[in-house]
Amino acid sequence: SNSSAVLAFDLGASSGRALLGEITASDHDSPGILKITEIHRFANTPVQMGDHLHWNFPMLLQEVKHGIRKAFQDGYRPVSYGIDSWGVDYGLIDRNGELIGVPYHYRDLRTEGMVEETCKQVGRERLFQESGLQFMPFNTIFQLNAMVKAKSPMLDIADKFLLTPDLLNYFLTGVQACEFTMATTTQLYHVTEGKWNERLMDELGLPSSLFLEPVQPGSVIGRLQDAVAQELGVPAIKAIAVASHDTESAVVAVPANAARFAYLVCGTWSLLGTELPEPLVHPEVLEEDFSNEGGAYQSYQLLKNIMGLWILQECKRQWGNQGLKYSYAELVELAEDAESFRSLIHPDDLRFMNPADMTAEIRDYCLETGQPVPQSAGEYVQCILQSLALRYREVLERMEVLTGQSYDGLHMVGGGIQNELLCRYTANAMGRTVWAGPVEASAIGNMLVQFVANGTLRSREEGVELVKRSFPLAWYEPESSGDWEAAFLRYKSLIGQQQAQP
Ligand code: ADP
Ligand code: LRH
Repeated sequence: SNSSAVLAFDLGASSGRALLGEITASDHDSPGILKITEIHRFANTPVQMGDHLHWNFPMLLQEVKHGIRKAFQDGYRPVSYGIDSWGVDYGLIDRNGELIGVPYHYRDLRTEGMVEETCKQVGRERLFQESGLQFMPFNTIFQLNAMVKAKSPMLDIADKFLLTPDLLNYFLTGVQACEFTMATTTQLYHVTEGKWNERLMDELGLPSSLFLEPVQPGSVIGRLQDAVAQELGVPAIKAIAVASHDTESAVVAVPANAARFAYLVCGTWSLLGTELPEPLVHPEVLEEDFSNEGGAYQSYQLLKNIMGLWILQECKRQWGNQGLKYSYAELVELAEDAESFRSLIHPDDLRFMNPADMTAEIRDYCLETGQPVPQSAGEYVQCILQSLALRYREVLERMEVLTGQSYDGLHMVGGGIQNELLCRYTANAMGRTVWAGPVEASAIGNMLVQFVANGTLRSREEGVELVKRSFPLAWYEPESSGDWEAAFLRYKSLIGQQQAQP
């Protein structure tokens, strides 16, 4: 078929997928449309091994290989592929080029206490100013410092550090590379100097020789190595370093009309942010705990990591283990029938990061804050969705203060927008419009960077126009209701009450 098709792998914390993208032009006068075809989709289930939580890395590599093979078996002829994934995680490679150990999952508990310890060591403000990042316990710096503190023998034999997409690309192409957007999620990248923070690495006892010079999204990493092409029975197609951090790929595909727009990348996590030409590292940004992540095309993304639909995923998983196998559609329906604003949580309370029992955690939170405890699945889901919507409003308003910009509405993208109730609630909570779409933003942004790199598209802007033509947007106008205003006040006093506690 199409001679300029590309293959995008988007690996999320809950699932991975391979999508084929081709631009179909019916004739010379009409502009093309981006057609995306799902080639492969698989669950991404972490594995607890002894005391630690890991990614099933060999499985992920196998699924990516399977996706490449299947694209060709289905009759497509992609000229390149690109991989994006969740941020911060990595593998270490020894001097013989082999993977050391099984890559850790960012929710592994070995980072407990590491934010405090690392900040004591190198200084909190300084760490923010140099990295521009929000303090998340799982940031790579804290994972690596946990290994240093544990005197991990793996560090002794490590020769190179590769972030997840780079690690997969290494086993596919034989080439070791470091892609820029992922590098900026480590907190070891100096965001204003625009290079690895070697001084910081020295102070933490991390050899700077582990880290490769970052390459920009759109760079060609190499080609499938012969052995892999033969194994899969496919040609040695090009590997392109896309904006390999999934959030940054998603941003490329936001179909915004304005130069300054607010977005919410809504999947396992909720990333609410806006694009800026420069990082913002003044003290208020530190105070508000926002991130400046490196994006594609020399952009910086000022955003906040919000716990997101992870909370719902965990409840769903737990109910499933108890034999109550709800679909998302069923859960949303139950929520809609449940009483509104009965109980609210602060989604970003760290207790929700990786509790053994998510419903118990929500229950305890409600008890401790003097609220009624949810009594049914519907009440739990209602509590989660309404609390998230209120959190989105709060973060959007704080972002407006930080940037001095105001936003008419919010672009929502990612798997979470299939939850129409959440989109509606978000519009209601904010009192602003939500434009939802596309669902597969990360995979689409991944494709756009490949199209530009391959010369199929001239620019990112052309890519955004293509997205606007190709995917319909769902509009959610706020329904006027004083209830949301009252709920927001309740939510804010809840957060205040929490912050007052030591
Ligand atoms: P990630 O890339 O982080 O794995 P996705 O972007 O795939 O996440 O989004 C996953 C989330 O999308 C799930 O947590 C779930 O809440 C939501 N979701 C997926 N399918 C549906 C659906 N059919 N209806 C409502 N919500 C859905
Ligand atoms: C979303 C995401 C987010 C990171 C988290 C680890 O998938 O990449 O931007 O902070 O995963």
